[in-house]
Amino acid sequence: MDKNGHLRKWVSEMAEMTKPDQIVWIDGSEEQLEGLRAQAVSTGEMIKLNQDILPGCYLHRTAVNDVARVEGRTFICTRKKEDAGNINNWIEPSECYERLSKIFRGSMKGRTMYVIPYSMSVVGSPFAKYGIELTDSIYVVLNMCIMTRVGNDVLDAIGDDDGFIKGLHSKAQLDEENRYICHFPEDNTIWSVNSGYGGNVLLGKKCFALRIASYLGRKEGWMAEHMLILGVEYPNGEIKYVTAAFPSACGKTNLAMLIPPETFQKKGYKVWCVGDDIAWIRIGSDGRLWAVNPENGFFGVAPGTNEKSNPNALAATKKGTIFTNVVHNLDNNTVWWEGLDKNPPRNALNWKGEPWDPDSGEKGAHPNSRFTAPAKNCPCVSSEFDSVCGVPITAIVFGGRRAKTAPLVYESRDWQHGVFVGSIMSSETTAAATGAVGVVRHDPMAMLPFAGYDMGDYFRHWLEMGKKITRKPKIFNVNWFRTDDNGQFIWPGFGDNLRVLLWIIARCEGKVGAEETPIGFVPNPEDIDTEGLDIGTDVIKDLLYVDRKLWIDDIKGIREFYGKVGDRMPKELYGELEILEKRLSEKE
Ligand code: OXD
Ligand code: MN
Repeated sequence: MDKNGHLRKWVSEMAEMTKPDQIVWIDGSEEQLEGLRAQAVSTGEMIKLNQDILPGCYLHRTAVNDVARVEGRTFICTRKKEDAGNINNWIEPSECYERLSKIFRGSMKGRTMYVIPYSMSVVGSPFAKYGIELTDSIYVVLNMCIMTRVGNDVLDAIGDDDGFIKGLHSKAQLDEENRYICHFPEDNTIWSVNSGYGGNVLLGKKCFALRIASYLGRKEGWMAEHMLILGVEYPNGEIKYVTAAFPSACGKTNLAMLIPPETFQKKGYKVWCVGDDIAWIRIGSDGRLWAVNPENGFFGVAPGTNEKSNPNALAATKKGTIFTNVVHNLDNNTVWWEGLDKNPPRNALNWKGEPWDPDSGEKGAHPNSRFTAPAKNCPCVSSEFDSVCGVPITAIVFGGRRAKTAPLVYESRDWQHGVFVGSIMSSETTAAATGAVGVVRHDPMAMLPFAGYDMGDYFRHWLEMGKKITRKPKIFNVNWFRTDDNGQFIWPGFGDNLRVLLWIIARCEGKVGAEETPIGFVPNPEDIDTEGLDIGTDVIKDLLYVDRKLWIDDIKGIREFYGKVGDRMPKELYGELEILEKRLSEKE
């Protein structure tokens, strides 16, 4: 039991409301976790997989109505509606507490309440922020112990302070109608009820490290972003770090763990993964941006992960991993998902736990099925992963999934234009959130579902940060997903994306020229290194082509989106939109 009076009082108030049979404090010890795993196996909450092939690995199935983030039921509860903004759903805080208290009341009866003290980023580091999650789910406890740093040292670091993030989660009845993911940024509080799906219930991740942290970052002068962080190592041993924001399930994990094409490997290029989903970014005393990954594991999308697309992620899942909603291979008690290999198991259960015939045409794994794997398992994890000051950022990359419009890569003219480029990002939706898949939607900086305050204020914060960063990274946009007339991807992607990263870094170092277009600078085609690639300069030219007509078509949608953001939309970005429109209509 902890000595912190605020913490004790809050835990007992929450227990008073939710009425658990007992309260267990998680110390993060292997002994305690092993006991919880055994208990979860005995109740069927988890299945212990073949320990010879997958040591320390388990399979979990969520309820069939609970497989993705529920953006429609996610709320930012600021006292003033305008502080949550037009993009976020809002409920007045006292009304929300009251409404949810009714749902939480008695929800843990017959269950145990686990108290999880966790740190986002290395305990004691200048970036570190602490949280306590109360939950009635062992699955949540075990996932949090992979995804964050959990243990008594967190309680020591919190000390007597009451500034920790207070997270309350109960599966309750998993009732969709009463599912709520609510954030109270002004109270450092998160309440999540009636879900058991990762993104809704691992409160350190989206809820804290993005929504609450983005709010704190604005207040305190730093940034919490939906970004991977990777380091490109050059043959001379120098490493340059890049952050990149892509919407959910658009390949952040794959890019973060990229394996260079063979010709580059032979020359000595390597890529190191610092993070695959979230970056916390501060201005260092040297005037540069420095970033850490506040997480400690990967909550990756399983389908499509294979030996070719991402061997590093696959290797990371070989021990100590929890799989969620994938296929259970009954022959050898292992797991499978679409795109793992061409040999789906014949004697298997699908993600719902039903007998599954791979020839039925039905998917065996849920498209948003996941693995929760410790970062330390990843063969390309950066030696700076635990660095307390983070890594210095050379370039910021935005990107989306667009079949046409956006070229393979372009560079913004300056910071303000770069913020504009991030603000007009749009992408086709994926299975990571409930709702239609494949619909183009605006997703600025990939933060649409994750900014914990007004989106206009969020853009303003980016602009203000730019004024304070004396050694600014350059800002780029990429699109790996351009398709030809047959709907086939033109760019090979995966490891070959390194070729684009190298151009980006060369631009940052002033080593290579570019062509100015209405949208920004695009590479001279011959500057994208295609050695060992079966793609000619003409294809690269196509990939880089800026189709003015398509861009002009996009302007209307951008204006509509800006209008939706509302009054706090910075006028500087409207100014950039006008410049873009004007340049697009000028003669070529
Ligand atoms: C994720 C997401 O799980 O963005 O990372 O949905
Ligand atoms: Mn994400």
